[in-house]
Amino acid sequence: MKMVKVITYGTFDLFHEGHYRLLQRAKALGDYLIVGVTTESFDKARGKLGVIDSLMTRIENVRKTGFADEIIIEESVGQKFSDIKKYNIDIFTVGSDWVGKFDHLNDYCKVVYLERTKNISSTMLREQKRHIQRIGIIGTGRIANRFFIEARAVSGVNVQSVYNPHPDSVAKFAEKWSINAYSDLEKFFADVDVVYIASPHQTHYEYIKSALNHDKHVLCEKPMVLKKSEAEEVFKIAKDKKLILMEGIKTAYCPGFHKLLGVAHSGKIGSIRNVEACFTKLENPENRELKDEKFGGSFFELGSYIMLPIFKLFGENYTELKFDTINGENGLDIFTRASFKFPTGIATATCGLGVKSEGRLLIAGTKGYILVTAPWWKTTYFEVHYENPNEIEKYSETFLGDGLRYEINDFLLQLTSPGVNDFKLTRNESISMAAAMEQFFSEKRN
Ligand code: C2G
Repeated sequence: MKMVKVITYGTFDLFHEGHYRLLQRAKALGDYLIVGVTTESFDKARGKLGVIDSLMTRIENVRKTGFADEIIIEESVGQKFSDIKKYNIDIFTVGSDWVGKFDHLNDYCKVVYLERTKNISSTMLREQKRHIQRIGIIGTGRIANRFFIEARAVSGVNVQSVYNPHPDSVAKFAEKWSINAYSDLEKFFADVDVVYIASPHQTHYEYIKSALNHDKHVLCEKPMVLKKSEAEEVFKIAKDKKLILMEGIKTAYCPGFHKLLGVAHSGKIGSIRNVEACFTKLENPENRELKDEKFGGSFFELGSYIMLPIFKLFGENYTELKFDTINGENGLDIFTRASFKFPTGIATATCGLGVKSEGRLLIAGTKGYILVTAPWWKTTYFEVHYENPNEIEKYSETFLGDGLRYEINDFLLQLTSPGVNDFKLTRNESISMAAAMEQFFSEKRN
């Protein structure tokens, strides 16, 4: 009888029972198991962040399980296909967090997705004195789906559970991603270490307080809260309880945006005097963003993004803020312009859900200007221009996946080394953004 050969791949960082169970079941699929362990450079290229263990340690941990008949290293994108041919593979397998992703390999061998292990962080990790952060998601909308996919690209976290007060929606989401479903908040908190809040804006405040009071660190989608006093209050609770509370504005954590801030502050364009940031997205009129007459509209949805570069470049202490809006039939703003004055310059932030414009960021200084082409909020490319139109400096940087992975990785870094990178989005910046949201609400919604 022909020997059935199985192959699987992974990083196997901070080796845990999810990895162990995967290899155990992979071995049981056939007679001979080959395990491909990713190299550091391949992980870098495919955008896997935060890998801690060395390649040697990761290989050794796979070897110790006794399930692998052969261990190889995976170092490039096209390697899976060539390995299947080279080793005469019958079955390719990987965890169900990758469902659909490797279907194309079905042309060359059988593809089996093994159910991922939901619950991590038991005996095996305690023995290693290491910790995988168990993440729980509050909310089951589009962003929650993107979060799951991006969290796969960050080592040291396991998206373990999801909460939504409606049992049907939560069950559907949980089944899709093989995670635990809860519509009881107490039970949900008991199952996780950290919470990612991706529920409707107006519910953030209560969920943040509740999570912090259950001693959970919190990463909250923007806009974190809609009132200055609420922002101050939740940051104070977090500080008193020595917990991390971070607002998730993904641009703030992406590498290209950091490069941009560095160049803008380098003196190349002199002193910064004007910033114009624009972000528009034509939204389906049936979606919550254009339906929710109290908390929908373009500024609540996109205002955090467009205020970010302005506060990063001028500081968060504006002296004046004025809003002009174009409203749709239901009174919600489909286009908003926020005009700021600062002691050293002026800025305009525009956003739209029902009006389309060029999504660019322009930073004007006394010696030149920086143009970040659309979509600047996923900063990958920008140019520095001077009086002489032929003198242009060009900069580029990678932006992987949906970009949320940078935010998740920075959040994780905050947990292990508090204070190391909280300059990327400071408490005061988040508080000032909440103050601007509050002003918008009182002027334009009441
Ligand atoms: N896994 C699992 N349960 C978890 C976590 C991971 O079953 N809770 C599985 C993954 O689906 C994968 C294997 O364990 O099959 C290794 O996971 P990682 O080390 O995270 O590697 P990954 O990034 O998934 O590598 O070429 C690389 C592979 O495509 C996937």
